[in-house]
Amino acid sequence: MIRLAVIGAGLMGADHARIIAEELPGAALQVVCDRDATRAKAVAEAWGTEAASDPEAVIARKDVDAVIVASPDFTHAPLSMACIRAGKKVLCEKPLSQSPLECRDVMEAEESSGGRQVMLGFMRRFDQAYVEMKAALDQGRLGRALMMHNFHRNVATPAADFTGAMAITNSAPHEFDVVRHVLGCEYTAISAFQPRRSDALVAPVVMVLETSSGQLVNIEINNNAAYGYDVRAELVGEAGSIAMNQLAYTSADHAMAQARAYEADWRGRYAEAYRRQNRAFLSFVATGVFPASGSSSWDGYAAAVVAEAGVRALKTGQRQPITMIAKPEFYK
Ligand code: ISE
Repeated sequence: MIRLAVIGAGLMGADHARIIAEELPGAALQVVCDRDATRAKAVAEAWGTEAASDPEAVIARKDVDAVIVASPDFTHAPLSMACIRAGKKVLCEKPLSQSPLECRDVMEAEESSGGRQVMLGFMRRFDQAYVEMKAALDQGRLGRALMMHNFHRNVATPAADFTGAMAITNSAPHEFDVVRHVLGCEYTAISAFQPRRSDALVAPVVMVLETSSGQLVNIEINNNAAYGYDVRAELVGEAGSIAMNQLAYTSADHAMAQARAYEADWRGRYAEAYRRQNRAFLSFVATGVFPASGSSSWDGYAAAVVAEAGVRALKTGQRQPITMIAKPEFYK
C-alpha cells in the first residue's frame, strides 16, 4: 500500500483526497494537510483519516511515501522542492510556478537528486479526446498538423479580482501544455488580445501562438462564460481534422427543444483524466518509471515561459518571441 499525503484541502485537494480514498487501488490516504486546520479536518474526517497543518512536517513523515500538492499556486515550487529534498515523489498541481526561474530551480534540484521526482497535474494529457488527437497525428492520419483551435470557458472567475493576466497564468497553461504535448513541438511566439465587455468582469483573452514547425495555435480563455464549463479543441492537418466532442451522457427533450447539461467546472469534465493521471502517478511511485504521458518539471518550465510571454503580449499589445533554454538531457 502506498501512503499518500494531500497538501491543500481546497477544491482540488478535496477532490484528490476523494480520488485516493475511492478510486485509487493500492493507495491509502494517510493525511490531509492545510494551513487552515479546520479545512484540513473537514476533508480528513470525510475519509476517516488524519489532519495536519504543517506541510513541511507532513512531507518529512516516515509514514508518508509520496505527496500530492494542491495548495495555492505560489506554494507549488517550494513544496515540490521540499519533496525532492525528502526523496519523495510528488504530483504537483499546475502551475509549477509562474516564474520560469523558479521552475529552473526545481529542475536543478530534481536533477541533482539523481532521479525523476516531480510529476505535474496537467491532467488533460490523460483525457481521451486529447489522447485520440495525438494518436491520429502520430499515426499520420491527419497529414502534417497545420493548426489547433482551442476554447476554454469557465462559468465565472474564482475571485472577483481575477485579471486577464491570470487567465494566461492560471487557466491557459492547460492549453499551453496539452497542445505542445499533442503537436510535439515548442512555441516560438505569442500574441494576445481582449475584446471589451460591457461590465466590470474580466473579458476573454484570445491568443495566437506560433510553433517551431510553423503551425498556428489559437486559444480562447473565457473565465466568465456564464453558461457552463466548456472546453473544445480541433486539430487541423493537411489531410484531415479531428475535433473533441461535447461530452454528455443524456440529452433532454422538453418544450420543443433539446438540451444537454454542462458541467459546472473541470472536476466533472475531467474526472476520468484525473483518475488516469493519479493512477499513473501511483505507478511512478511504485516503479520509479516516469509515465509516458506525464508532465514533468521541464513541461512546467515550458508552460511558465509561454505564460510569461503571453502576459507581456497582452500588456504591450505586441507579439512576443518565446525563448526557452535547451532541454536538459535529464528530461529527454
Ligand atoms: C483552474 O485552476 C483549473 O485548473 C481549471 O482546469 C481551469 O478551467 C480554470 O480556469 C483554472 O482557474
